[in-house]
Amino acid sequence: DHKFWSEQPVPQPGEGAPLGDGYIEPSKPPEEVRQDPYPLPKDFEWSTPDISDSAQLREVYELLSANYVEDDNASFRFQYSAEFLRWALMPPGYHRDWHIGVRVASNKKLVAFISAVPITLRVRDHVFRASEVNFLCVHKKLRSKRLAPVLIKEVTRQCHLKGIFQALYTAGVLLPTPVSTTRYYHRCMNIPKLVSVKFFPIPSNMTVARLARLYKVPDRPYLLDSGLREMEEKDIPQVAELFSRYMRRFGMVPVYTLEEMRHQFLSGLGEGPRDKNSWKSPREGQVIFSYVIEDPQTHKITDFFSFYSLPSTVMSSDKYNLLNAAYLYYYATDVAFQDGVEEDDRLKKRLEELLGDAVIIANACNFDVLNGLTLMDNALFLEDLKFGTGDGVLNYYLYNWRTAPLAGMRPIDGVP
Ligand code: YNC
Ligand code: MG
Repeated sequence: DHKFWSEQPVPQPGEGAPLGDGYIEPSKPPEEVRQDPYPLPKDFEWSTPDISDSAQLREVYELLSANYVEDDNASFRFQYSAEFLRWALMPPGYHRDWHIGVRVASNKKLVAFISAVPITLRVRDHVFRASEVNFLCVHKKLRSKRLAPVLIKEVTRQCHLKGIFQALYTAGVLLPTPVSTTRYYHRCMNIPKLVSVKFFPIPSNMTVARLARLYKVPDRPYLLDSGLREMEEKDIPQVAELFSRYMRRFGMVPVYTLEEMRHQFLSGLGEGPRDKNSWKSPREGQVIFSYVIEDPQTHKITDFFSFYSLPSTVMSSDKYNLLNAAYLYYYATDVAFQDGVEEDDRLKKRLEELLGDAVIIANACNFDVLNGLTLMDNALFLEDLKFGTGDGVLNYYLYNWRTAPLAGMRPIDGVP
């Protein structure tokens, strides 16, 4: 049973399907929102780390590096970079008050964190302002002391103070009640390393060399001569149009302004010059990798795709400290808007070319593995591009919003 979650405005187990979509509890007028912070256990105090200050950003980075999400076997732990945290925590319109830390009162050591950033969400046919809550973390030595509910209540209060009453969040753990459950898939690329750190269990009838041959990735992107290049500032209006049109295919998506598009896909590019061949030379501190296909004749942007860098600490290997993982992010193609009887076949073929190039580029940029989830249209290409099922899941949750469960990904026709 859930002492905390049973009292929150989230769908409770056994409630059954909702009759219609909408809030669970009404928004409060500002004067009814609690004005003072929730009390912390004695010896602890609230603190709002300034993410734009590199020393304070470093503190959040250090806390998460040592205490954030691990896989079930405690072999790997997410190691979000400081650049990633800056990108994720400071989108347009972010609120400093939504970056919430807990310090030890005596020595000011940062021991817990939670964050929210503003987002506009469309869930089925409702569009609303919400917050996206992420990076909930309590130091390992302070676990199971019911600190997490205090952090969640405090971030909720801060959202309420800004007039936001809905939220989106994801977690590996099962809580009341996911709106969607997705599974991780992995496109293994650096086979010797992945076998060595036991990311990839080697089948008994296999050698590392044979496995490496099986997963060998071509050197050169397939679409390079068809207009593939890195996304640039001038592409933003066209990419935004393509993105919002493509996203109509799905039941729960972010709605981005041009400024937000720019932030999502063209900030966090790291330091250093960009040259013609930069698709194979990531820049120092590069977080987000975004590419477009520009039709060589019409100069129209017909497709785009993106992935981001999120390494993991390897906890039990003397040979390697870091797993260089990339994660598929958003993509879109105008093939989806062309009509015709074989639409799904054409879409599948195009997505295989497009995300196949994501694999090639991620490999050329020295990532060990490219991860993806079972969402969007990923069912159309994951298996054919040699992504294998992982054992992790990611549950999507909505706070104070009721809707029937959403399918994670559009199923392939004919496959249950
Ligand atoms: C979790 N991940 O069920 P009940 S994901 C939400 N998300 O409550 P205690 C969680 N709730 O069941 P600990 C949760 N994990 O009794 C646990 N809980 O009702 C619930 N791990 O609290 C749990 N980061 O403090 C239980 O547990 C209660 O000391 C127990 O702390 C938990 O960022 C945690 O996985 C996760 O750092 C902080 O284990 C700690 O174990 C830890 O005794 C490693 O807590 C890192 C980790 C979580 C990553 C994430 C999304 C968080 C979403 C939070 C919910 C947001 C709701 C919307 C708010 C805004 C509303 C508006 C408007
Ligand atoms: Mg605790």
